[in-house]
Amino acid sequence: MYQPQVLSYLQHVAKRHDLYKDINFETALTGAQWNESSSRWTVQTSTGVNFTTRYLITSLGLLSRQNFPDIAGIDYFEGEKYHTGAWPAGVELKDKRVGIIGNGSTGVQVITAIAKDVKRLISFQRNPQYSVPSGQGPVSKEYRDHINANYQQIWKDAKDNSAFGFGLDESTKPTFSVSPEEREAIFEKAWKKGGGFRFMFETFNDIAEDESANNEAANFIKRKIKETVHDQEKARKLLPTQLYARRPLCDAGYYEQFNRENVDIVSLHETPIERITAKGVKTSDGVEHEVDVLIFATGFDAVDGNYTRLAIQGIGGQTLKDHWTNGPTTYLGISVPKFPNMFMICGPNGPFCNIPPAVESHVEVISDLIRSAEEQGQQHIEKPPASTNLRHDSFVNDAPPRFSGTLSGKTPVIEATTEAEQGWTKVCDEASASSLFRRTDSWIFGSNVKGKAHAVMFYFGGLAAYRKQLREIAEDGWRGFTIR
Ligand code: NA7
Repeated sequence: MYQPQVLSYLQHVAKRHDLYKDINFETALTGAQWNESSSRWTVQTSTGVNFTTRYLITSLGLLSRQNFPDIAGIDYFEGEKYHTGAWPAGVELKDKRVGIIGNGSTGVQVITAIAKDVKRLISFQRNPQYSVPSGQGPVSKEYRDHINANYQQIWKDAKDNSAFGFGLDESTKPTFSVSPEEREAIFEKAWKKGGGFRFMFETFNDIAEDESANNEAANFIKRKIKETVHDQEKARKLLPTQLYARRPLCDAGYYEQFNRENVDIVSLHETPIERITAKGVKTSDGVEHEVDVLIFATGFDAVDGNYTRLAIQGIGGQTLKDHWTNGPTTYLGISVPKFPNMFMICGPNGPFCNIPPAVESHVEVISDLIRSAEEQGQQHIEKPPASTNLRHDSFVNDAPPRFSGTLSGKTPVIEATTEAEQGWTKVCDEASASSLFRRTDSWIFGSNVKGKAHAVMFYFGGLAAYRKQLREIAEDGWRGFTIR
């Protein structure tokens, strides 16, 4: 429903900032190699055009490599088959029988969007999820005026005074610091207001950390599911059994859809899929669920998936896949030892938060790092000292950070040290040690894809704390990086 609006906003931004001239569409990166003697990256693309660059900055996406489940017979299905991560324009589902495998963020939204139009909808559900109302709707003039009047401050607070960067009022109150009645009232208020992250983090501060607190929030949502879904057999299947500790979901009426006669649910815990047939999905109870369309809302090989499928080769020809055999490791989510002058936007072990401010933080810090190295290199050759004023959108506002190393005057070669990478991996491990998210299987810890190691993929210490560390590292002469 909102995709056209989001797309049109992105097109507006690209036009307004004259970005189209710098973008090659329909061009995939297929490989890249670091050349030590020239200090350059050679980059191959799907169009056959190669590039040579001083810096390779990747923004391959946390959630873009589709995960197709390993289900027998998947290729024999004779109807239409779609993955939600590659949805073609113009798909017509009206009056068709549709099966949907997966009920994460995407599955929940797809089911909500299509249920009223299709002839029959079957949700093939493995783990039931907790979802709360999204609260999405038209924005009032007052709200819009408030945002416009306070834009800079709201953005600054989101980035430097919050853990999740959503601009919501993160709670500092523990669940059991209030009476049961007050607790219920706080959950009810959040339920009415809407928003998944809001429900989990604006109500109380310990839902993602403390199991008893988590149970309180989980039980509230379960009560709502039972109240909403009339058919108690469907409600039973929809009731989550695990902790409320995955990406918090929200929807525009998901549970309500199961009150429609045409919408049904198959619990894959009770009757697992045996195979996909030419006509549909056969479950272990012998039933063949015939459908015209199969939708795979089965998520992504997230975070490192897009990096490990490509031959990005650093010093000595080693690939990122080789480097990450025990799970992805980086320094600050942006840099990897032996991959000099390569910087990742939202690479593994970046902050777990709203993505746009994380992207901005990475763009700012990478820009400052390169600019700082280049300015120092220029000074070293012939130029007068660089200006002490960095651009207004610079990551470090006060004084330009300086590398602690010395430069030869060539293109700088910037590389994270192994010690810095190990140190950051430890920081990320410790920051998520008490998180209940670590105890559920999901893409957030890399455990949604068969054969992929359960690994720490994010820094869970919050966006503000992450940015504070970036600042300190920069002010400390870009500690953890070498430059030659
Ligand atoms: P998710 O959140 O990874 O959800 C994938 C769903 O697919 C989830 O319900 C999975 O069940 C299900 N799944 C995956 N493999 C299978 C197999 N083999 N059989 C049955 N069901 C399966 O992906 P989304 O696209 O919804 O969302 C990803 C992020 O994008 C989201 O967090 C937002 O940040 C945006 P499971 O729960 O693992 O039992």
